[in-house]
Parts: sequence; structure tokens; C-alpha cells
Amino acid sequence: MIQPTKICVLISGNGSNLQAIIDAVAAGRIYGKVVNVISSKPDAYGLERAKTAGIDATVLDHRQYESREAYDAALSEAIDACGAECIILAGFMRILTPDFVTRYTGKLLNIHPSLLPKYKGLNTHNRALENKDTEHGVSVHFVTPELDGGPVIIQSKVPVFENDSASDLAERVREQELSIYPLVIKWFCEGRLSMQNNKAVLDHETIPSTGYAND
Ligand code: NHR
Ligand code: GAR
Repeated sequence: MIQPTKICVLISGNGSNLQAIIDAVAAGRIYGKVVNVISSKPDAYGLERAKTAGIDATVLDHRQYESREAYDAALSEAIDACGAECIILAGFMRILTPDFVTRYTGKLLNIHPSLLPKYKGLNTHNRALENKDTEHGVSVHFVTPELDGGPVIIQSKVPVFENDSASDLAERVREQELSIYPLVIKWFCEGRLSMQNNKAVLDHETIPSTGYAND
């Protein structure tokens, strides 16, 4: 029997994506095991979710490290100690060094709340509102050294309504996140998804730059 894929989830906050992953594993939708949750913030609510699910959790508070390199070295140590084969950024708020990313290349996934390549970086919902966009959304991508620049695996679009606040929009986007991230992780754990030559490949087919099944 092939063993379930060992998953490590990196968080900084609420952990609703983490919860969706935990639930998908528990329901047998993802053939994997969340072996560790690492938070960059000691007060992240996601730590409670890990505890409730009986998953090991580690706090690596970035304020206690004097450089990004030192922080990422501690992160690598924790990841290697739990034997993770797949590293999931789920609302993780620290930029990772190129050395770290290169070390785990092809195993690192991120969910970013915009229709990449639009709105890399932070404050995506506000930026979509300021630009009067009529659609917005979320992307799951492989992490590469270029911030939010790695190959897109899937995107989901949502409408923007006239009187939306940033939190209305965030909530609409979040609902999509909770279904697409577990789906992508399921593919990864089944060995169907990989990164090759800086492109996402699913079932031996290159995924287009706007992601899987996008119109
Ligand atoms: N690291 C690399 N190398 N490549 C990516 O694609 C990454 C990454 C690290 C995190 C997530 C990303 C997002 O989805 C992510 C992708 C944090 C920042 C940021 O500016 C930007 C993008 C993302 C995450 N962080 C500040 C920093 O100085 C801190 C901000 C804060 O603490 O609130 O690290 O949006
Ligand atoms: C999610 O909306 C995710 O897309 C976003 O933060 C939220 C985390 O929510 N990620 C980023 O902004 C990364 N910089 P969660 O903690 O409830 O999963």
C-alpha cells in the first residue's frame, strides 16, 4: 500500500483553509496526512484548529529571528523533522527566501486571493475595489522565488458588486478557496500534479497559464 502523502501546512492567522484541508483528509477526499501545522504568529486561531484535530503544531515567531535566512533555516528544520512531502501555504504571511523555495521546489503550494498575474502581494481585495474591477477571484499556484509569480494551477472567479466592501469580497473569495485548495491538494497527493520546467502539469498535460478549466 502506498502511504498517505505527508502534508505540512504553514499559517499566520484564522486557518479556515487549514480547516478545509483537515476536513477533506478526514472525509477521505485527500489521501494524505497533515503531520504538522506551523504558524508564524503565536496567537493564530489556526493553532487551535490543529490542536482540536490532534495535529502537531509549531510556532515559529518571525520576530524572534534576526534575518529571513535564519527564519527560513528554522522553518526547514521543522519541515524536515516532520518528513513533509508537500508544504501548503495557507494564509502564510512571510516572504520566503529563494534558497528555501528552491530546496522544496515542486512541493510548495500557495493560495493567493486574486486572479494572478493581477494583484501580486498584499491588500488584493482593496486593490480590486479601487480599480472598479467587475470580477475578482483566487489562484492556487506553485511557489517559486518570484513572489506570487509561480505557475497557476487553478483559478476561481467571483463577481464584484457595486456596494461591496473589502470584507464582503474577501468572504466571497474565501468560499471559493475552501473548495479549490482541497481539490488541488488531492491531485498533488495522488501524484497527478507536478511542476515541470516552471509549468504546472496535471495528468501529463500542461495546465494553461490561467489555470485548469478556465474559460
Ligand atoms: N515566498 C516566495 N518566495 N514566493 C511566493 O510566491 C510566496 C512567498 C511567501 C508567501 C504568499 C503571498 C500571498 O499569497 C507567499 C508567496 C506575504 C507577503 C508579504 O509581503 C506577500 C505575499 C504573500 C505573503 N509579507 C510581508 C513580509 O515582509 C509581511 C506582511 C505581514 O506580516 O503582514 O514578509 O499573498
Ligand atoms: C486567505 O484568503 C488567503 O487567500 C489569504 O489569506 C487568507 C487566509 O485565511 N492569503 C494571503 O493573503 C497570503 N498573503 P485563512 O487563515 O482563514 O485560511
